Amino acid sequence: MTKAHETIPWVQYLDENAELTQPLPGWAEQPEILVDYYEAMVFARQADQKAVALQRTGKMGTYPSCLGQEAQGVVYGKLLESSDVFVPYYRDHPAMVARGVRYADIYRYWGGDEIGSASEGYGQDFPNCVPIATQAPHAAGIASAFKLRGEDRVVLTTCGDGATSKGDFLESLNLAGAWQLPVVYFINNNQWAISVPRSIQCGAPTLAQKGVGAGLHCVQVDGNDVIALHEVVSAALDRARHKRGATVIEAISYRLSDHTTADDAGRYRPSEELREAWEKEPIKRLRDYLHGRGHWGPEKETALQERVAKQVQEEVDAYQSTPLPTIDDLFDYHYANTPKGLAEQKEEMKLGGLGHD
Ligand SMILES: Cc1ncc(C[n+]2csc(CCOP(=O)(O)OP(=O)(O)O)c2C)c(N)n1
Ligand SMILES: [Mg+2]
Repeated sequence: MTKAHETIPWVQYLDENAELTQPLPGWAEQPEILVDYYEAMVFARQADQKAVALQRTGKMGTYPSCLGQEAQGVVYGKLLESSDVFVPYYRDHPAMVARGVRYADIYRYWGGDEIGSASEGYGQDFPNCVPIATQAPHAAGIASAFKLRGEDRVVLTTCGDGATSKGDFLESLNLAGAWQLPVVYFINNNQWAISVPRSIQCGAPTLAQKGVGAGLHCVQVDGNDVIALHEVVSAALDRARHKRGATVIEAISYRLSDHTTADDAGRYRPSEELREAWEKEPIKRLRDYLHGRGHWGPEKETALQERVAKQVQEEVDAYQSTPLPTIDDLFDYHYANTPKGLAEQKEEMKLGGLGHD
């Protein structure tokens, strides 16, 4: 009898030394798409590191960095059609940007202003989801609407390794299999759920195999390899679009940052493990590969870094020139008629001179 985890394929093209482990797929023979992914990752990293700096200097709230996990989002963000629906979790800024969201609005959201999630760039995509795994059943719900309406749109939803332990995630997989829904579940296995390591998160050898029991296609991919990610995500989207079933993708990556700016991973994460993970990170890997093939070099790198620094500064300026939310904004959208207790709190805040009126 075949064991479940033995049926889970592992896909990698570019290993940690930027060497090919199998022949390139046809689309990757030309450098354009890879260079595009590279530039998007460089932007994602600079904008992300700026967010951490803004938080550290008191100009933004708590922020979850995506350091080291940039490859995943730029790939599915670019491969989804504009009519598809992306249902992200809170570490998905690279994908949001690829879908058309401005980083200024991402800064605004993490700066405490919900209006950052209401920008035009979102289209019909969902906003950041901070409650763990609640987005998974939302994704199944959207996919079932597409199916009922006979639309050929698909949903891609993401979550972390820790989120796959939640009932919401597992129930959603069951629905996707039972109803044959056009949905892709993408797991960012960054090896940690705050301070809980993957090794004690779940007893199964892969997280992808959680889809086996629901009748889903399941695959593990090197989450720091854009070529492998492109192959696996394209296949899953195609399968969903052509009514051939839902897929669970487990991408193996690493959270090189703290969990959020409110965390200090140095207290629980072995430094040797972190050092090894830096060797596998996606941006250097793709740069080395492109360089080795003559598609990249120091001049292009300097020009890109300068262009991106300017673009990021424009996003910061746009964020900092946006009016802050008012005290009324905190209270006015929960109830049609504000209850007495809340009305009192609002007045108290205004008298106390807190916030910006
Ligand atoms: C329903 C719910 N329970 C608990 C939390 C607190 N919490 C925030 S992040 C997190 C860990 C998530 O880890 P993982 O799913 O691996 O995603 P990662 O942050 O590593 O990307 C937890 C438990 C929450 N946000 N929502
Ligand atoms: Mg995690």
